Amino acid sequence: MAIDFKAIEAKWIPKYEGYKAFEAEDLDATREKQYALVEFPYPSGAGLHVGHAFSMTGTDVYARFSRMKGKNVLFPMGWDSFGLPTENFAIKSGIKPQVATKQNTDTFRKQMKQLGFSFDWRREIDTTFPEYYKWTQWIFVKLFEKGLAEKKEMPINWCPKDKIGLANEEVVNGKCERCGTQVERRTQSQWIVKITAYADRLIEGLKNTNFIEKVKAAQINWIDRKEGMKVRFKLNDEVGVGNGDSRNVEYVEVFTSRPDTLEGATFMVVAPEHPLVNEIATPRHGEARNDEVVEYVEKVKRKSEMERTDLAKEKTGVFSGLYAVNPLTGKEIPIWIADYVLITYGTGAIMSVPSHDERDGEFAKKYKLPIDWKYKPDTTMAERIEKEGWGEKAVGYHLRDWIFSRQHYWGEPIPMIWCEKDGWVAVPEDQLPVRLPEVEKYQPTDTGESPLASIQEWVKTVCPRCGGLARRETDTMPNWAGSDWYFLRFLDPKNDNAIADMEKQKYWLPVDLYVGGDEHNTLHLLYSRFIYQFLWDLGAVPKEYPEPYKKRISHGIILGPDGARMSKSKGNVILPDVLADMYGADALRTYMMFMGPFDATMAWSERSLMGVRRFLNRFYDYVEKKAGEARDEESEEKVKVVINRLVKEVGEDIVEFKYNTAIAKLMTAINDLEVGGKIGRGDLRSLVQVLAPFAPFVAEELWEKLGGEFSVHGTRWPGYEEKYLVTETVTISVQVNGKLRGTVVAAPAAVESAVRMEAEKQEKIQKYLTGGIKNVVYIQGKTINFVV
Ligand code: ANZ
Repeated sequence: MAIDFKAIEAKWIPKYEGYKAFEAEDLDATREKQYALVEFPYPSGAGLHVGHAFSMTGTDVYARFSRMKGKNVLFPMGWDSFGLPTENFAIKSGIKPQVATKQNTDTFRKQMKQLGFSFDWRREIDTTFPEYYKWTQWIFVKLFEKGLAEKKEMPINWCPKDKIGLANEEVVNGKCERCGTQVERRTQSQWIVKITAYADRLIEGLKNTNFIEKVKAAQINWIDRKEGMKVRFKLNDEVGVGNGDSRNVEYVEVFTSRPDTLEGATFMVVAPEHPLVNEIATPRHGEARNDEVVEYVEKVKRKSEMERTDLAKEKTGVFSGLYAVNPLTGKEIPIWIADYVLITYGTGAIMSVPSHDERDGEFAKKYKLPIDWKYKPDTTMAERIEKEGWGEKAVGYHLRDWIFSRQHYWGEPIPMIWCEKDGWVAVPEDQLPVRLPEVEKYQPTDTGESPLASIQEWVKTVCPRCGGLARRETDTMPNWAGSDWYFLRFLDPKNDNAIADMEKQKYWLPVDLYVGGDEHNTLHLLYSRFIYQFLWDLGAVPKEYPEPYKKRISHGIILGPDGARMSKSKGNVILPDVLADMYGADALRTYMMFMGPFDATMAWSERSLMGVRRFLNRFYDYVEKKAGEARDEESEEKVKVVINRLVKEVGEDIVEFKYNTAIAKLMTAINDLEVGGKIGRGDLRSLVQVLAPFAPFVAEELWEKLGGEFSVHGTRWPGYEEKYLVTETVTISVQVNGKLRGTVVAAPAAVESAVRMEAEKQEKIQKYLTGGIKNVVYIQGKTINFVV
């Protein structure tokens, strides 16, 4: 009979409301704690997508298993609800983002319950709730107080369609990650959070984690620490400026990772945004305006960083009109302005060594600049540079400071006040949260100002320091702000006096398992480690734990049935709630975990899903049938071997996230059991328990049929007996009246009756037994002696 999945789900889902075993118990010293975290979703209007369903099922299996192993499991869920899609939806539909968010999270929660995720719903959080973002703002105030947040003019990546500044990480091949529009460069006054101050620690701290290698590598490569030197090149005033005019720029300082090539530096290049360029372009003493430079700089400023550093793109540049002196050779070298040098890296200026650096070589060829082919790199040069006082050791990072402003409505207001007299002043702690006011229009403005700027009564405020008239910051925070500390809030979601109570933090931290996507290895994961390290410095998180996450693993990616990435335009999107409705949540869950290794890229297959569904039906039928037959008697030997091995191996597979092989073993077990053999009630129960993490509803229903009390998910994972696990065989000698007459191959645990039966089957032994057997002496696994 086919399982009525819908009916089973409808029967059990309400029973899990407020079910104790899914609730993590704070400070329970009697059990080992287990904090299992899966990235919380952005609740879009489209509902849960298959990627969510996959990663959450994977973490749910782990959480359920850990509970059955007796651990106190914290498995929470919440909503990362600020962000552009909801804002865009509000612009189009006129529906308030608050209202849309409520609708979306209601849908997500319902779908998650339908899919059987065993979250502790008492701890649900929403980043858009003032009780939550009060602490997101508090962290910002602390960053500001410690000098790690400041507002400054920054060249930013600008998406002209979304009208939003983008972090470098959000620009993919020069295009906006969200909408695919070509990104432009713009200069805008922005809040910057100095993550670069933590660059070394973000690398070092990885030693205290058990992240999978590719995640560690992604972070290290992203930070990209380079040891090198800063070297100063004196400006050659006479030639460069003429008339011996005094300039505020005396030196151009470069960052180089190759001080050994100093002799080969035949020209210099500065970024178009370099302060020196401003000096040239802005005439002060009656010089002619350098139009060529001004035009060039304007043109380059519109290009994205990605375009500028693309090796395939042709480099462009312009001569600055200035010269500097190579401190080693004493030669005068021209200073160029070029797009391939970035203001955000090193010092924004380089010494060009066209004979050794490919980019410099290309540039020199194009503009016919001098190249020294004769000199040889000199490894003693670094020492010499220091001794002569030309420069010193320095470290460069590719990691950039974090642009923390958005000129958008749907985000956390940045809790800062601008006072003409006092400058930027943080909103005092006791006035947090700064609530996001309701507005009429959500449309960002072309001027780059947030819609909040138009609410005069909100903007106008008083300076907390001098009491004078002041203005609120109208920028809001980027979408990573609410997610960079959310794992702490689950520990104590209602606390109004702290991010989370220190005792609770000490109990639950660090996160034991964090499951998420590779796309977050460099963004969210790095930001949240940084914020945690910052909170650690403040003493706001436990001193014992310098890192927030112990283990991080990546979940796999599910492609459409056509093997392509799922996308609406391709029409290959699989909707988990629709499939759960059609085939049953358990069939969907078990199929997803069976598709392949948990971190693989896999194509969707409805046929395989049907296959898994058939397996669940067979499993159900088997248990139901045997439940009627089996009372309390013991299972027979071969059945015991099947069950004991299954218990052991599935348990081992789950802790290694080898869900696909665990399910394959469940399938094999059912095949073996269906062949026949008596199974006792205890073993039937074990069988159901082993299925429970994967197919929680079916397992619950069968548990009930076996007379188990609600709920199977509150039971302990069954034990197993070693003696049934041995897979090798032994050769047992068969004697008749003490004389060796043959052998039998059997399991070491084989019982007398089984060995006797095997022996009696053999013709060459049979002929000695014709006289009738008086007695049998069996030494387990060794000999069997027939006395005739
Ligand atoms: C001289 C030199 C000779 C360099 C040589 C390299 C090779 P990476 O690329 O990570 O090794 N550089 C420094 N600041 C830059 C900026 N703002 N924009 C673009 N390029 C910049 O970084 C270090 C090297 O990148 C530096 O060392 C500098 O070129 C260049 F055979 O100096 B080198």
